[in-house]
Amino acid sequence: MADIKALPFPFPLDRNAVALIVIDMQRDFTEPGGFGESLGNDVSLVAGIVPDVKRLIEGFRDAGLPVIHTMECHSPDLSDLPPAKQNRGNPKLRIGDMGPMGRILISGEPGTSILPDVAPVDGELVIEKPGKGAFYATPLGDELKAKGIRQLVFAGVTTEVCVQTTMREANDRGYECLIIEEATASYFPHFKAATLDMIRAQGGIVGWTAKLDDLLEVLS
Ligand code: TIU
Repeated sequence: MADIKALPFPFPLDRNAVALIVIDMQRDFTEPGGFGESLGNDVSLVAGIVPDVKRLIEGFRDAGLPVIHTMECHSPDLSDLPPAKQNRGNPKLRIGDMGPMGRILISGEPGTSILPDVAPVDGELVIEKPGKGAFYATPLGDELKAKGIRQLVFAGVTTEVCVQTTMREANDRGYECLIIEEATASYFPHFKAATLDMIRAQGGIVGWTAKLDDLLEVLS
């Protein structure tokens, strides 16, 4: 065990039971023409975290610790896309529509892929998920149990949607959860700030928050 400087109090890192989970660092959320922009968002804000996510991933790889990646996406026949999700709002392009990077949020399409700088390497688990949370309708829970993981370090986009949803799912399943501030982003900076605040409020009701360098110092 080694303590990482964190809020609301130090995070007791267990190298034998920790994994990094990188949420949805996909072109669809970070590049013009994808799902994020179709919802009316300025995607440049979230694309800016790529160098810090890369440093975090490399810190885990260098320490020989597991890295897990998730992708929000649906099957080409849309059988895992409920109408309540497909029809939400008034986006320019809906999930499954053809866009400049292929069909929006569909498995295997160019826009659905993870950005090259933070892409999985051989042997890393990749979870395709139809929901915002990574536990719903995926094998993630069974995979974590099989690997003996009980602590998750979080990065990715967007802080208040897929990252927070997955962190809450994990917290309820008994995982100790730590989110790295510089390695997550929202299209709305005040939503990111509020999410970090609510995670660490009430004695860490959802988990812990930490700075990237404070984690990397303990990992190295
Ligand atoms: N729209 C938004 O902020 N996020 C998503 O739809 N998905 C993820 O957060 N990955």
